[in-house]
Amino acid sequence: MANNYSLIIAEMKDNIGAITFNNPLKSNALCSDMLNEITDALSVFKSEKIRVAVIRAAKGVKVWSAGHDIDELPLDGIDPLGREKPLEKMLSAVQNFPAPVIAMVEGSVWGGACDLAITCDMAVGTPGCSFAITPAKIGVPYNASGILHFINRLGLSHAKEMFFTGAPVDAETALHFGIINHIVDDIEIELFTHSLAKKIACNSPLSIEVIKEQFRILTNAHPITPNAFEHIESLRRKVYCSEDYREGINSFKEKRKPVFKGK
Ligand code: LCV
Repeated sequence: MANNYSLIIAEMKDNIGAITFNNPLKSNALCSDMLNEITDALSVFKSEKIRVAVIRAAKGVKVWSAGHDIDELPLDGIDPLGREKPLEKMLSAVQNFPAPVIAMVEGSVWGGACDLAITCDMAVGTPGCSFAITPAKIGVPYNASGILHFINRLGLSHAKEMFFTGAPVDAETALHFGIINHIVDDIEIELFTHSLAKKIACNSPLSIEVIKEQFRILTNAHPITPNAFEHIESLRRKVYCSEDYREGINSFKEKRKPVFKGK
């Protein structure tokens, strides 16, 4: 597969696809172009009938991904995490990809990248990996589908702890919380992940596709009333139109601690 991308490297071999982040100058921050490239690569993998996809960073990184590109968070009263946004489209592409997606994690994982890691079907991490979901640190009103990803993967109390503290959890805690399936040493993690992928790729792709789709339907089966949906959206709008939201973003850009006033 010719790599037609600039912010990722996409490869395919023996029914296994691999997407490697390639945005080192911004610690693999998920900018719109990079997110769209990931989504596009997954659609190429789908047309090539890839049976497992691995999403990873370059070997030995300190930061797997710094999460959503904060410079791209809108300050004009637009929902930063609306369904039409590249991050949400990419997460949906992972969920709807007709084969398992494995996150192979080295380094620290932040914000929307943490949502990506737990939206993948499985994750493998090195002993030094860590995960943080950071909306509370920036003043971002996370969205219902993202919160549901965490409830489904971690359970309510662990998800609440991660969202409310915004603090990174280490590999052992991530294993305990269900974020990662295995902790594997840095030297072995590529081989381990590849053998996990090969095990899956030898099985029936049709059976796996329909089982994955049932997991998606059953875990997303949380019907809410139109009134509840509108209530959530009005709460979120208050936050992404707040001074605190602007303060969170501006403080990051000015490299200083935010001062949140609750308004
Ligand atoms: C833009 C960046 C970023 C970045 N965006 O290197 O989940 S939500 O709701 O919060 C969602 C909205 C979301 O995902 O928000 C983003 C959440 N991410 C974070 O909170 C992580 C922010 N970044 C950091 O804490 C540090 O950059 C880490 C710890 C990732 C790496 O620290 P390190 O000292 O190794 P720098 O901080 O120097 O980063 C290198 C360059 O990348 C930029 C950062 O501004 C710097 O740019 P300059 O060289 O121009 O100063 N960068 C890092 N993260 N998310 N830009």
